[in-house]
Parts: sequence; structure tokens; C-alpha cells
Amino acid sequence: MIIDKKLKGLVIKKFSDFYLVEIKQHEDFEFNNKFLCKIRKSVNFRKQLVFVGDEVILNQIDLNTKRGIIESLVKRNNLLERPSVANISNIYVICSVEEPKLSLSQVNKFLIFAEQMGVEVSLVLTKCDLITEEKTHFLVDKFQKWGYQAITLNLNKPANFKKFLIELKKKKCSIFTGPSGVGKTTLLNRIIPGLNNETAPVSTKIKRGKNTTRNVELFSLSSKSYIVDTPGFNMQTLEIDIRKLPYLYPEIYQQVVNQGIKCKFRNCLHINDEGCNLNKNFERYTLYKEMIESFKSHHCLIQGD
Ligand SMILES: Nc1nc2c(ncn2[C@@H]2O[C@H](COP(=O)(O)OP(=O)(O)O)[C@@H](O)[C@H]2O)c(=O)[nH]1
Ligand SMILES: [Mg+2]
Ligand SMILES: [Zn+2]
Repeated sequence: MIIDKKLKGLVIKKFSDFYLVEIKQHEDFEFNNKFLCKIRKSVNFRKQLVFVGDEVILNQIDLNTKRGIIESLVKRNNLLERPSVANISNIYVICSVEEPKLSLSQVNKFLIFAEQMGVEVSLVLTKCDLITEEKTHFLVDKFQKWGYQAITLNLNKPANFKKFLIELKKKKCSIFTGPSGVGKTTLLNRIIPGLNNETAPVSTKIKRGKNTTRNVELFSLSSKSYIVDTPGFNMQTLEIDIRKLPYLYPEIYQQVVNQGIKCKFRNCLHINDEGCNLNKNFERYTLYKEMIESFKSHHCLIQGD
């Protein structure tokens, strides 16, 4: 039976020529809501332009063969590259407090990388079971000052994980990023029942490339929430307009945007004191300054996995 109606769906997985598209339960029909779809040949958008996370309009939905045809693409909000995922609403920067040791400069780079996507950014500290409660509080305090309410995960405190899961179920489409070995895959395996992706301690991790054949896939967490399973972000180049950099630091944009401080020069990078009215008395200022300097000489690389 073919439904003679256009319906909106979400691309949850992409194969070479096919797209797995999920349609939310529709009032008129009862059906398995995943359809294997191809793009209509005559349409004037090219097939490589549809990504996981994209909303598409389907036609000729066949309930027996679970096939459909993609008619058109709904305008997307954003597109993350390498891996390509559309319409992300939340980026969670995952870092471990130990094994591997927390590097503030690395956390900073991942946060900035996430912020430039223009979506909601959160920080998750894993492996808090490896440090004392005092140290955990110290870190939460530190990142609070950076502008982030860090979520702390601890193997001995399942309540923290439950709370995190409840939060994720309220977000439209979340993705994890962060250094290798911090526990991203372990977390995803707990969040998505039956996923069973391979995890490994840093010491035994094989260099990048191991997981790259795995496809990006969206998993539904609730009726309005998805999480992205990805083989990871590879080496990323932070290619950001240097003038935008100050706006990616909550400590700076709060002063500039909310408090309305004005410096003498428009596009002030807040590096020199002359005519600059930024209060530089915040912890991350040194990291900010270093990033500005490194942007002036070369692009700044961060290593994911
Ligand atoms: N102690 C401790 N170890 C963890 C925790 N989460 C993950 N691990 C371990 O950290 C290692 C790396 O985890 P993995 O999920 O592969 O990290 P990924 O590279 O970020 O995907 C594995 O050996 C995990 O068992 C945690 O909360 N506490
Ligand atoms: Mg992993
Ligand atoms: Zn300034």
C-alpha cells in the first residue's frame, strides 16, 4: 500500500545511495516508522547534500516494502562537518578528570570549537570516581567561572548519570565531542541500549582510523530527542574569524553584550590595554590570549578521535 501523501521525516542514517528516514507516528496510519529512501532523480538538489540530521519531505511511502522517495530538503539550521551531521542543538564537550589527565588548554579548545557552531554547549567531566569529592567541587567551581555548569559523572554515583540522561531527553539533538579515551563511547553505550560500540583504555587505543568506517547514526531518546552516534571528530582545524573569538568566551561576551562595555576600537581583541575596557580579571584570560596569539601565527589544531 502506497500512501499518497507527503510527510516530513528525519534522516537517521545514510548509506551510499539510500537514506534511512524516520517518520513520527502519523495520526492517519499505524506503521513501522523507518523507511529506506532514495532521492527523486528529477529533483534539483544533489544527493550528497542530504545528511544525517536533515529533515526531508517524503512521497510515495510504501508501507509494505518500507520504502519512500525523498522529494525535498527542509531548510537546515546548521551543519557540522567531519562527521557531517545537520541540525545539532547541543554539543557536549566530554573530558575526563583523570586517565587521561584534564588539560585546561585542551578543554578550552574543545569548548571554543563547540561554541563556534552557535549551538548550546555543555561540559561533562567523566571519571570523577578517580578523584576526591573536594577535587570534583574545585573543578565544578572553576568551570562555573568559565561560564559552564559542568556535569560530573562518577561510576559510583549512578544518580549523576540518570540526571544527565533526563537532561539529554529534553534536548533536540545532542552530540558528544572530546579527546580520545575520556569515555565517550562508554557513555553512549549506556545511553543507547544495545549499542555496544568498542571501548578501550587510552594506552591500548589504536591510532585514528580504526573506527572510521562506522556510519553516523541518530538514536531516538524520547519522542522529541535524538543523540548522534559518531565514530568521532577527527583532527579539526579551528578556522574561526579572529574577530569572532571574543564572542565564544562567555566571560567576554557577557561583558560586551550583557554589560555593554565599550572599547575605544571597534573589533577590539582585548589584548592590549590601550583603550580596552574589558575586565581581564578572569581565569581563562591567559588561555584566551594564547589562542589569539596562535591564531595570528597559524591555525589552532585540536585532536579528537
Ligand atoms: N574509572 C572510570 N573509567 C571509565 C569511565 N568511563 C569510561 N572509562 C574507561 O575509559 C576508557 C576509555 O573509554 P572510551 O569509552 O573508549 O573512551 P572514548 O575514546 O572517549 O570513546 C575505557 O577503558 C573505559 O572503561 C568512568 O566513568 N570511570
Ligand atoms: Mg570512542
Ligand atoms: Zn577591548
